[in-house]
Amino acid sequence: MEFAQGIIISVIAGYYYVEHAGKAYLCRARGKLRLDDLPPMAGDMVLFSPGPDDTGTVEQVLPRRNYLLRPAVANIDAVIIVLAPEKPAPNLLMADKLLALIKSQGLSALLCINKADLGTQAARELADIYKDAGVTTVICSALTGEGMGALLAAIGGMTVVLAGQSGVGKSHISSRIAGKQLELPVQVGNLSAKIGRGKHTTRQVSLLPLPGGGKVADTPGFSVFELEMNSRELQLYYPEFSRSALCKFSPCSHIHEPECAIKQDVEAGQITKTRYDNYVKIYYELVEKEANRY
Ligand SMILES: Nc1nc2c(ncn2[C@@H]2O[C@H](COP(=O)(O)OP(=O)(O)OP(=O)(O)O)[C@@H](O)[C@H]2O)c(=O)[nH]1
Ligand SMILES: [Mg+2]
Ligand SMILES: [Zn+2]
Repeated sequence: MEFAQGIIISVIAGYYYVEHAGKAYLCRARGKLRLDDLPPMAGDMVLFSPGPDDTGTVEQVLPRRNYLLRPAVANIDAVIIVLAPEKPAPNLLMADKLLALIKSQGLSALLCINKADLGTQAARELADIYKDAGVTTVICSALTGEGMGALLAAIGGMTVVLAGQSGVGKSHISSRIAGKQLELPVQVGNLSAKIGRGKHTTRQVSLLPLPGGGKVADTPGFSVFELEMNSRELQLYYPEFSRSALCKFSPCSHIHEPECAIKQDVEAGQITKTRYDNYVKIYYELVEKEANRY
């Protein structure tokens, strides 16, 4: 039998929506299908056998270029961290952890400061905190449409994942920038075929096509995730720490060592205090985790 190649655009309750040649197929997986010890996930390229009425069976998951867990999404180029100046109040500690995670995975990071309509000044101040953090920043409003063109331009043809706290506007942004959503096959049981576009909290990942050729994955966010890295590694993901070669000690954690160039930069206002303070918090969280491991 001939298999077709497609991409999983959403996983709902054990069903896989597979896109192939501009059409979506509602698929089950053949047996306990796993790759890298994980079940199929959104973004996976798969071989499937199409059946009647736009149904099908996923036969094989093709090798993944990369993937993230919680939310599970594969083969991505960049993660967009969405923040809002208020409603909800920005959780910068989480944004900084996400940024480190993204960089440690070798992915690009974009920062999207949404809800600019609630306060332009506050949005600019947020953007300013990240000006040297090695992240492209776009200020926008999914409500007014401001900045959506700039966001699309920054995405280019990439496959991107929206991340960030619940309520920052991830689903509204993806609705704004995505092209026409595929007609999804008939619902099965009480499955809701309306994915990713509701007013309500998003419960699963869904991949939508972008006019520029890329794709955007709306997600339930990254509210629960553990940063898995060595405490010493953390500083590698801070482009702001560019003068670390000038520290007296090597390695230097840039926390308690004397004659530390990074601490001097913080005092001189060269490095954003918020970014540095969160670095210290994350560093100690990682140290504590290492201590508990033994
Ligand atoms: N003022 C304003 N409100 C917005 C904007 N974007 C989204 N909202 C509102 O913010 C609320 C949450 O938006 P969602 O898009 O559902 O947020 P989300 O990040 O997808 O939330 P979860 O799915 O729970 O993670 C909704 O009431 C939106 O109307 C914006 O640019 N400006
Ligand atoms: Mg949502
Ligand atoms: Zn130092």
